Amino acid sequence: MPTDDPRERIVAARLRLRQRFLAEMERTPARSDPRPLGSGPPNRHGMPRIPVGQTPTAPGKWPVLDLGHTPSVPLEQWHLDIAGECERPCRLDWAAFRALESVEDVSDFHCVTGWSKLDVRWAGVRLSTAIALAEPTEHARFVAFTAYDDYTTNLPMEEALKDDVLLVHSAEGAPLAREHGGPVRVITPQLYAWKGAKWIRRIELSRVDRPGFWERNGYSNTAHPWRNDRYS
Ligand SMILES: Nc1nc2c(c(=O)[nH]1)N[C@H]1C(S)=C(S)[C@@H](COP(=O)(O)O)O[C@H]1N2
Ligand SMILES: [Mo]
Repeated sequence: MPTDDPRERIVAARLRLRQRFLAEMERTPARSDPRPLGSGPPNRHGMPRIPVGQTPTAPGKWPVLDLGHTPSVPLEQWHLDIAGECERPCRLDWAAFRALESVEDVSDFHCVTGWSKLDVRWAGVRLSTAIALAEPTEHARFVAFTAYDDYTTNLPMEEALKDDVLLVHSAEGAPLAREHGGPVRVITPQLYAWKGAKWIRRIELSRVDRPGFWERNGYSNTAHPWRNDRYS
């Protein structure tokens, strides 16, 4: 169905890629992992340097992928809410966010559409630091993310708390560019990049899993690049 809505166009294009992928997996079953939830190597410590089906971006290149709307959030108006299953729900403004311990890390960025940006130098606050601040209750098992463009995604707590999952404010030594999710975005180096919300606005802890935008539109809920775990 032809449409002028960029979101609908992007979803339709992505679903065509999904069809292509599923057909490819039928033709060459050896490329698919029969146990996408199995115990494959979780990250780059194991050999192949890049997951199956991924191509590295040219040095210095970083494609922009989103739903076609780039929110503009001035720092004075920016805030991040942490809410849900926690003792101390909070709203961080820019000063409060930047007062949290910031770390640097180098990790890879895998987009499900087939490109990977390797060895990105990030700086940001560990998501685990921000979640700890809100004091999750024992019932908090999942995390739901909402962005300033109303994008949503979700993680189980055990993925969210990994040390390399960051609330990024800088990349390659410069403040995170707006088109890449500035002022602050999430990165999930061990999962496909759609699990990391650009322009993060709200982090909600919950007892139940709440599939986000792409998880409801044909992408895998688990999203492990090393297991070729792309689509549902
Ligand atoms: N808020 C928001 N976050 C998002 C998206 C989006 O549309 N909106 N797209 C996701 C997808 S599919 C990818 S691959 C990465 C792309 O990040 P980049 O544009 O910085 O390369 O952001 C993810 N986070
Ligand atoms: Mo993506």
